[in-house]
Amino acid sequence: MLKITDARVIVTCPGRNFVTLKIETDAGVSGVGDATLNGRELAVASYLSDHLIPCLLGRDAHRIEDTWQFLYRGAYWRRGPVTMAAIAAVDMALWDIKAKAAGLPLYQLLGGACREGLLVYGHANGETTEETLREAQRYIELGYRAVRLQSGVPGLKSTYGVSSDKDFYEPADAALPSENVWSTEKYLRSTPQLFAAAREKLGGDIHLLHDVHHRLTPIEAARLAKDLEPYRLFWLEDAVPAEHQANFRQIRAHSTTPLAVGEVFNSIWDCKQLIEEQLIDYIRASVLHAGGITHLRRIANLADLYKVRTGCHGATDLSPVTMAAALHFGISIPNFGIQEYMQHTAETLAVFPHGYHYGDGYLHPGEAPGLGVDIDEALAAQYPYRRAYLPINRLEDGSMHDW
Ligand code: CS2
Ligand code: MG
Repeated sequence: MLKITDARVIVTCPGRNFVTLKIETDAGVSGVGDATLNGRELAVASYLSDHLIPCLLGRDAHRIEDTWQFLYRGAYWRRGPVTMAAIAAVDMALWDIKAKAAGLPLYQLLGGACREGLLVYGHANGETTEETLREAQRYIELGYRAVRLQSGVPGLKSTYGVSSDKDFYEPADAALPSENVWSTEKYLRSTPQLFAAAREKLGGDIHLLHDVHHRLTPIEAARLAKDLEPYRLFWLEDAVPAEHQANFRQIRAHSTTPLAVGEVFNSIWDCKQLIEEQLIDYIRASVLHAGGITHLRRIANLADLYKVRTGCHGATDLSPVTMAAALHFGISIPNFGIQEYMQHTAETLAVFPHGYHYGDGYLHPGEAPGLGVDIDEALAAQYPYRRAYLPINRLEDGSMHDW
C-alpha cells in the first residue's frame, strides 16, 4: 500500500494557462497529472479540488484501475471534457507514482519500447503559400520528416493555425473571445493550390498533413479530400465535427486521403463507430482529454483491431506533463502512428522541468523514473491565472460557424 497523503491543484500561466495536479504519498513519492482544458481551466480545477481530491486522500496510489473506475462510475454523470480531464490528471499522476516507486521510466511498465522514437510533425504556417512553404523548409532543415501545413486564405483576415509568432502558436489569445470571419468557398479554392505548390517545392518524401479544424459539411469534406488526393497527404484532420460519427462514411466513399479525428473526444464511445467501421485511419484522442493512460489504452487497443493508428493531439494547451505521458504511451503500443509536437515556450518549459527530448524527427521519452516531468511550484506561483478564450468564427454574413 502506498497511501495518498495529499493532493493539490496548481494553476499557472507562464504565457498560457495550465492546470496541474500533484499527488503525494506516505512513501515520499509524488506524481503529476495535467488537467488543462483550454478556455475552461477553472472548471476542471474546481472539479479536482472540490470533488475528487477529498475522495483520493487515504486511497492506495497503486490501485490505478480501481481508482479510475471509482471516479468514472462513481460520478454517476459520465464522460464530458471536464470530468474526463480531471480523471486523466489523477490517472497520469498515479502512473507517474507507480513507475517512480518501481524505479523505471513509465514506458517500461506499459510493456517496454516498441520503437526507437516517436515520429512527430511540426506545425508550419504562414499568411501566404510562399511563407508557409518557407516555414515547412525550416522544419525539414531541423530534421522533421512530417509537417502540417496551415496557410492564410486569400480574402480572409485570419484563420486557424496561422500565427505571427512562427515558433509558438497560441490561439487562446484574448480575455474575451476574439472573432474570425470564415468562408468555406474561399478555403476550398485555396487549399488544394497550397498542396500542389508544396509537393512541387518540397518533393515527395516529406509527410504532409493538414487540419480543417471541424469547419466543413460532409460533402464539402469529401470534395476537399478528393481534391487533395494527388498530393498524397499523411492525413486530413478534423474534416467535419465528429458528433455524428456516420458523417465520415460520406468522406470515405469519395476519397482515399487518410483521415484523422479525435482531439476533442473524451471517451471510447466517441470513437467506437469511427474505428469499428474503419472510417478513419488515425485516432487523435489525447491522454489528457480522453481519461488518462488507462482509458487511452482501451481506445488504442480497440483501434489496433481495426488497423487504426494513434496520432495524439499535442498542441500548446496540453502541458509538458501530457507530452511526457503521450510519449511513454506511444512508444509502448503497437499501433502508434505519429505525435503532434507544438513547441512550448521557454517560460512553460522552465515551469515543467522534463526529460523528453527531440532529435532527428523523433521525440524520446527519456529514461528518468516515472513520467520524467515535474512542476516547479515556486516558479509556477510567479505566473497567476489569466482568463483566456479561444476565438469564435462567423461566416461573412455574420452567422456563427465552428472555429
Ligand atoms: C489543434 C489545436 O493542434 C491542433 O491540432 O486543433 O491547436 C486546437 O485548436 C487547440 O488545442 C484548442 O485548444
Ligand atoms: Mg487539430
